[in-house]
Amino acid sequence: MAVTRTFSIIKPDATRRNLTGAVTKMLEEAGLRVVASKRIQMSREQAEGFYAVHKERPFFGELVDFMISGPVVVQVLEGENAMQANRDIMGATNPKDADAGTIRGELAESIEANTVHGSDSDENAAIEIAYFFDDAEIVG
Ligand code: IDP
Ligand code: MG
Repeated sequence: MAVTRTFSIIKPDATRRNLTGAVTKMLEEAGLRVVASKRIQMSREQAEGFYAVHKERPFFGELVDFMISGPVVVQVLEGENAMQANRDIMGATNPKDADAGTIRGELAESIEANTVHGSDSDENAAIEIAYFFDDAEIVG
C-alpha cells in the first residue's frame, strides 16, 4: 500500500459542538496525519461548487444551507491508503447505519448533520484538495 492523501471537512454540527479536537483525535488514531488544516466560513458559491455533483439530489439546497450555517475545518489527511482509511473511520452516511467506534457512529446528529465529509476516490481527493488548498499550504 502507498502513502496517499485525502480531503476531509469537519462540518458545522461538529464545530458548533466544539468537537474539532475530538474528530481530529479519531482521525489520528486511525493512522491519518493532518498535513493541512484551516477553519473557514464557506460562501454559498463555494459550497454549491464543492457539492455540484449532488445538485440534482432533493437535499442539495438544504445541504448547502447546512454547510454554510457555521464554520468548517477543511483538512488534508495523509496515510496508508488515506481515502479508504478515512472512509472507514468516518462510518456510514446515516449515523443510524454507522458502526460504533466510527466518527459518525459516535458523534453525528443526523443523515445531514453527519459531522464529517471525506473524499470517495483518490481522483476526487485530488480535486477536492485543490478546491481549498494551494500546494504551499500542505506540509507533510
Ligand atoms: P457521504 O458524505 O457519506 O459521502 P454522500 O452521499 O456523498 O455521502 O452525501 C453527501 C452529504 O449529503 C452527506 O454527507 C450528508 O451531509 C448529505 N446527505 C446525504 N444523503 C442525505 C439525505 O438523504 N438527506 C439529507 N442530507 C443528505
Ligand atoms: Mg460523498
